Amino acid sequence: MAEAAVQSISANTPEAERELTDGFHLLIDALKLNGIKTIYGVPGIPITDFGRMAQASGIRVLSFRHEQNAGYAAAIAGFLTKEPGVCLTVSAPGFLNGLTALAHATTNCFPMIQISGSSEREIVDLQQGDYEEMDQLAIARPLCKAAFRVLHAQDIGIGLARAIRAAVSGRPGGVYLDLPAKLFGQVMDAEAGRKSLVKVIDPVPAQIPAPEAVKRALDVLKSGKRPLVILGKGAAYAQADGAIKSFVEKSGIPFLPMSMAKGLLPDTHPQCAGAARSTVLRDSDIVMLIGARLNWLLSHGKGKAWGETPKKFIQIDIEPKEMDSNIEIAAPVVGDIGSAVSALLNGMGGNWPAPPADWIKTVTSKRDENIAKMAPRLMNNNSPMDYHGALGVLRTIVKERPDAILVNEGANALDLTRGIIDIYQPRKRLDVGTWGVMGIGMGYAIGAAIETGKPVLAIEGDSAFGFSGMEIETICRYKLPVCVVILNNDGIYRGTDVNKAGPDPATTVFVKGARYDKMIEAFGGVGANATSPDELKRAVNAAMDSGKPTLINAVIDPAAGSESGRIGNLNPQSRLAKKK
Ligand code: ADP
Ligand code: TZD
Ligand code: MG
Repeated sequence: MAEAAVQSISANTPEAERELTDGFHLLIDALKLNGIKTIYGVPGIPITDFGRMAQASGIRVLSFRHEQNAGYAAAIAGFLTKEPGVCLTVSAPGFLNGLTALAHATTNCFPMIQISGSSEREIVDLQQGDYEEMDQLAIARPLCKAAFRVLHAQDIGIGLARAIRAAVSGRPGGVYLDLPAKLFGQVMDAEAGRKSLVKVIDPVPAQIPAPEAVKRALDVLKSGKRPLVILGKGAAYAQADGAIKSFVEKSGIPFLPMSMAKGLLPDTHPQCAGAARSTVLRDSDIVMLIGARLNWLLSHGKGKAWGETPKKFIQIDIEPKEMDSNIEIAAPVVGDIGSAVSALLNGMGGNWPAPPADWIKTVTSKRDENIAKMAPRLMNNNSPMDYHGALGVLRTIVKERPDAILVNEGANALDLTRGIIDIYQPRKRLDVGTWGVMGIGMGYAIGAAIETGKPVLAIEGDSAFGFSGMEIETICRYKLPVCVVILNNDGIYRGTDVNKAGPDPATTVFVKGARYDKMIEAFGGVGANATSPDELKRAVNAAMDSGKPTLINAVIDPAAGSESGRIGNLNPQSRLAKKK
């Protein structure tokens, strides 16, 4: 009704009386038209007013202390919602700060859009030294899935539509959208502006695999004497939880969850082979990958970890180029996981044969043996704590609060948490991902709390925390239900290194006995120091009950960790030693 009224006015009224709009409002309207409700960013020229206007229009605009953390929040928002997380940055330095997160999103196949203000094209292209001058589009392009620049207000609608579609369709990834300062102030007729906006229809179209590919996959799967299913974070992303659970259970095949796929089926599920990882990789004969790449995290599908048993791989992935990336894939199934798994389920019919009993027995007895071996270590009440004592109590807390989201980074703090803490629901474990990047912690915690409304428990190495630690102010400012536990062993891997060559400390150690809990008190949050598992348990439970921003400094024996956690074999020194 109102729209019709405006239309008739704009058609017949003289220029001076026409309703006008501008770049600021067109972008806001375009975002809202496409259901984008949240922006993560840092303000400054030329986007300060845009942030204000977006907030005034009802979009939630979360203001961070560093763009990288805003970017990580947007990246994880993409993973959790299947909609692009939006990060807003200022030109050159802000843009570059955000770019690490955009590249991270692309590497991890998370949909994200970094929208950055930029300097004037005319000046940048002549390299005349504009304020924060940089050819941002050219720099972003190789680091993301797609990059676009909008020069005219009437193209904002189509520009954002392209960005959204590029981010979420096919293999998701990061998209860069460059908006020069001048664009925001460009004025145009409001009616023409409204017409220029584009609502993206069916942004994530179903991609149904070919029936032959499904049949081939089922034939290969059936031929296995020792089959294995590996679930990757693509499977968690796909939000096809019910179909995946039905498929795994109907097949009766042991499954191995990759880190962020933990909880898709509970880690305590009878078919979970998480605690028998080496055995299933080594001895399986048919391996079905669902949304997991054969990259370094799976030893590229070959070598010692995969043993002598000849293997055939089945791979479900939306990206055709992923097939045969490291080794031959006997049965590629190209399509989206929801459609592919449903097609497989249909094809299995009513009486799918259970895998051979001796294989199931091998896997379950190995798993039970490993779990039993670990159990007593998790119950120690040593002070100072070792990782196992601390993680033993955190494990119980997560079991009692399966709804909470676990964020996790560090080296020992990462690897041991991943191995020890069971996850019970999909998309509840968020971590360093494909790059093993430090710094995702507080951005992920904020993004997860905002997007899901659930409480967050962030288990952080003391080094890892340092990469995003200032965002505890952001957590306090927005009063988010985030409890940060720092497993503080005085440094990177261990706090015991000594530099014998001079007075400087060793490169891997920090100030001894640092009290990170004092940091959050500066911003009105709750700080606690825990020197034993009992103290840790009390402090974390209090934090999770209260929902108040909390930081717990968990004092870990500086000698407890090992170099590079579980991936010490990737250090050049140890590779060198192996060759010798
Ligand atoms: P992990 O690190 O858990 O092993 P990866 O990030 O290596 O997982 O792999 C995720 C894979 O999932 C990527 O190859 C990506 O193309 C794929 N993927 C993401 N979303 C979907 C989807 N909806 N359908 C099919 N494949 C998907
Ligand atoms: N910089 C970035 C961005 N990512 C990285 N992965 C590293 C540096 C190297 N690195 C690791 O791979 S783990 C780690 C660094 C610096 C920190 C390990 O120390 P921590 O954990 O305190 O977080 P533990 O418990 O002491 O092992
Ligand atoms: Mg440490």
